[in-house]
Amino acid sequence: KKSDKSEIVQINSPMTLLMYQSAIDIVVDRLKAINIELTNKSGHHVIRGITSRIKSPESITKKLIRKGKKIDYETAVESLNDIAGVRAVSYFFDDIYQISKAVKKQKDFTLIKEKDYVQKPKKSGYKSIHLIVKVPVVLDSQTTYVKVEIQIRTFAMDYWAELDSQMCYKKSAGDIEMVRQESKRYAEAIAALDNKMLEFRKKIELLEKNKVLCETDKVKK
Ligand code: 0O2
Repeated sequence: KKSDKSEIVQINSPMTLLMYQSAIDIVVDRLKAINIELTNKSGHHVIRGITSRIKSPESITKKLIRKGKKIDYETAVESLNDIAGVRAVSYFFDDIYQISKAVKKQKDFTLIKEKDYVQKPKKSGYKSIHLIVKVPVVLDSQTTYVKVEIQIRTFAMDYWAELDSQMCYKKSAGDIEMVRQESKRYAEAIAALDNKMLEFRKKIELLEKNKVLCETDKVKK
């Protein structure tokens, strides 16, 4: 079949958009429930924000070209994992793994791929956990398993990634070695602060726990 760039526009057909939006809604609702559960359990706010988007036809075309793929609707749906994307941003570093574990426990989600760019950051310094899951979407009593990319990262990682996207990632400045090196240094500095903030939270939790213990001790006496 001949490739035709205009075919990508099919992504914007009402039925396709409905399918991807439904998949996103399922994932977002699940993350909200996970947030309530983890927040109750931990005693601190876990998820700061959840955002989502459906990749635009222009961005899909660019990514297919970048990956050397045919530019048509079927190839896009088959080979791209992030046409539907959801991002969960946590306050603290340890929570990204709690969120990821909870997502992987969802019985009706199938985990297709997991990338831990926190343990192994990208060359740019980019950090995030990417989970590609398939979620069941029921439309017209037909079930379709739709791929969604879930990016999980901290507020600090998100801060760096957002600025990097504006200034370097897929931008011409990002091709300059000096710019790349500097941006990576900032990613490392931010990661160091992220760790410090987690240590700080743990220190405070310990202090509060000891305070409560002292107070119950006083009451007993
Ligand atoms: P956009 O505009 O954010 O949508 P896969 O096909 O699943 O194996 P993929 O998608 O080719 O893998 O690559 P990867 O690196 O796993 O994930 C790509 C996404 O991660 C990007 O999506 C970005 O959202 C984010 N990302 C990866 N590297 C960087 C980086 O250096 N800086 C920033 N800011 N974000 C990064 P897209 O489609 O490239 O772009």
